[in-house]
Amino acid sequence: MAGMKIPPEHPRAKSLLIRERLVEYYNQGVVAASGLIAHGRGETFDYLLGETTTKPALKSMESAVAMLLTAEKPVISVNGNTAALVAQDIVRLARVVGAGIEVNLFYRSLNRELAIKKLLEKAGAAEVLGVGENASARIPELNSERRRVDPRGILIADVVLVPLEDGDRTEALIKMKKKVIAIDLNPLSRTAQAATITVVDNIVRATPKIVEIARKLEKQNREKLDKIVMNFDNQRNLASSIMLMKSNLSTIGEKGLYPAREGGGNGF
Ligand code: PTJ
Repeated sequence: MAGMKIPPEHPRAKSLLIRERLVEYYNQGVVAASGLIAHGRGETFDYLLGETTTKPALKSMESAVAMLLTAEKPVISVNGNTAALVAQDIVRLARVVGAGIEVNLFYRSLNRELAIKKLLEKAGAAEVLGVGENASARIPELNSERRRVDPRGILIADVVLVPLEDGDRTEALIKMKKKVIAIDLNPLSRTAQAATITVVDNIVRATPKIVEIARKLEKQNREKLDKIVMNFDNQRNLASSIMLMKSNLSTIGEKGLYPAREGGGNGF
């Protein structure tokens, strides 16, 4: 229940606080009801990852940053969950890589668009694209409300960052010859599989880390950044994340989920 006190010593306090934040923003009209369900699905995969940022995730983040820094017109697409959980880091990232910020919702309503815009502006965004009449362009071959985009933003972007997504739009953007960077805890999702670069990590951990990497890489020359992008293989990286989950599951099978309580520890 939103507003309930989470005891800080609760072993799942961090995770419960994130849930509480989502419920709060659901009540404020930022998060869609389905956003709460989507978060639960994400949590399952996060459990299998060990709720930590893995080496393959770090590699994909570096490549994502290099791609954003070398893009001509990068745009960060923001939905309800992203705005509720990481609005400030999205604004920071947009600033470092010179990206536009656009609201793009699966469950679009003017009230939600405005609530998300307000949240992003409160976090420091100077301009928020894709709100109301500004979402006047259409992504071809896409039937969901996500097809509505800003002609100054996603429509003309060469690189689109889509934290937390459903698969159809990623596929449609790729068909439009755009590069798509996804952040998705589920390495098996259509988004994860179709994206150019997939960061398999929780947006709560990934977004600040991506900002940190961007601040380091922004001073690098174009040649070095291009090389980072070229040397990245998304299918291989996704396979590494899946193998990590598989190996974590085997460890759990052998040692149990909470060996920490008996003096062991597997990071869960
Ligand atoms: O705000 P809207 O209207 O655009 O709606 C947003 C949702 C999330 C409801 C919509 O995009 C949706 O239905 O998404 P899906 O198809 O449920 O996909 C969400 C994906 O995000 C799933 O693969 C989840 O595993 C993943 N996910 C959930 N929470 C996180 C996450 N990935 C990274 N970090 C998270 N915190």
